[in-house]
Amino acid sequence: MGLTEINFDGIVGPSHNYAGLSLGNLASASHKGDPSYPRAAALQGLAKMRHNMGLGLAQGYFLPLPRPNGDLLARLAVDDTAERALLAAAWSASSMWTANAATVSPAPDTADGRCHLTPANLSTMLHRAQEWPDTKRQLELAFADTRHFAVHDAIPGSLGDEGAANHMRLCESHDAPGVEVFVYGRQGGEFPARQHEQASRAVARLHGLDPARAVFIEQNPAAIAAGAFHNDVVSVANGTVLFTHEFAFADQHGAYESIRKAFPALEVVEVPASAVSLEDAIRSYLFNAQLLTLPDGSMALIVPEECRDNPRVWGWCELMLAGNGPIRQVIPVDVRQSMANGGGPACLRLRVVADPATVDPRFLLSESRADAIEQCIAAHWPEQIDPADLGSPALAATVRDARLSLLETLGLHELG
Ligand code: SUG
Repeated sequence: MGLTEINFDGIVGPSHNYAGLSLGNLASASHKGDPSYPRAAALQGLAKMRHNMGLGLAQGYFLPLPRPNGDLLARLAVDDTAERALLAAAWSASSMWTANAATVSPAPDTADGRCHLTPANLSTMLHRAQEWPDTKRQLELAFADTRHFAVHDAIPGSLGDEGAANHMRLCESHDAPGVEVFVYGRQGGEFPARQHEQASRAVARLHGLDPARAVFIEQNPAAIAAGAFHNDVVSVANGTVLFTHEFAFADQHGAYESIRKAFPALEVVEVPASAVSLEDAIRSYLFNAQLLTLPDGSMALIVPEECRDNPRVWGWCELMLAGNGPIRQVIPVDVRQSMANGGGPACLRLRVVADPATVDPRFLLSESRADAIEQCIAAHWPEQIDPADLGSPALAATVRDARLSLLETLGLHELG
């Protein structure tokens, strides 16, 4: 088949809940304490995967990580006197947002001609910082063929790294050499800038990128302060197209110039704040979309349904489609359970350009695997979790057994 873009979605874990753990993520804060619906959440995610596979695209998935994380509970000596957020951290299903699993540099971009993956240390948030060692195990399994892949350790946690959510790749076609754009934060008002510049630069060096084809850009502090805790909340790239809000970067025109210098074919589709304010962009997650090249060569934007609910955002989409731009379709999908924790369609996937034949097939979706996953979720995922349920031994057993059933279904015993 050759090199192609494969989207690896995170299967929503059976402990999915709303604990309000992410400072600077407005959806997470505003849904704190709500009941969650893990079964519905996982089925929504699976439906998105099936939808994109139905468009003729290669689709993979990663498995939920082991939760509750007994090791974390022990290291923090969590007991009845401990702050509730510490307990909740060990129960978080946040690994579903695989855009934060790793940064990926495809083979045509790297010095040794292999696809390089660095798990993100996610060190700014406790509930996310526990992810990377288990994520790495999974990456090493999925991309075990060292002739084609190199899986690194995360970089040291004092340099915050949030992975592909702050990384974009521009290219003439996915199998051609690309230009990789790393977006870091310096300030974010009262919210943390989770991606540090030196982390981005370290990842680029680890991956052996040509300095002439790696661009480093500062995210707009105003965007972080408005709730864009990752760059993929305000911009997304695919092929030659950068789809971005007018206020995504600290120096918007400087950013376009630096990218264009490295990648002259750049096409910018900029959404002006006069049409869609930063607030509307963040509430609707217009930019947390999957910008996909379809088999016929045209581009489609897979957006959350919340975009259709917002008249200014939807009006802008209709105007764009009526014009002659590179994005020819806008397709809403229902990922509302994930959205309520600040995770849109783009958060739920990690893009890996690779030949599917070189990937462990147990991580690649097919109709029959989708059916099997669906049955497993329907049979084992809890229907509802109230935040007060976290910590219950009975729920812990349900959550652990649900994950083990999925491993069994997919023949992934190594992750048990
Ligand atoms: O890290 N939410 C995630 C959402 C990640 C979205 N990813 C991208 N933009 N690529 C986060 O803030 C909420 C969990 C809670 O509050 O319980 C959470 O972790």
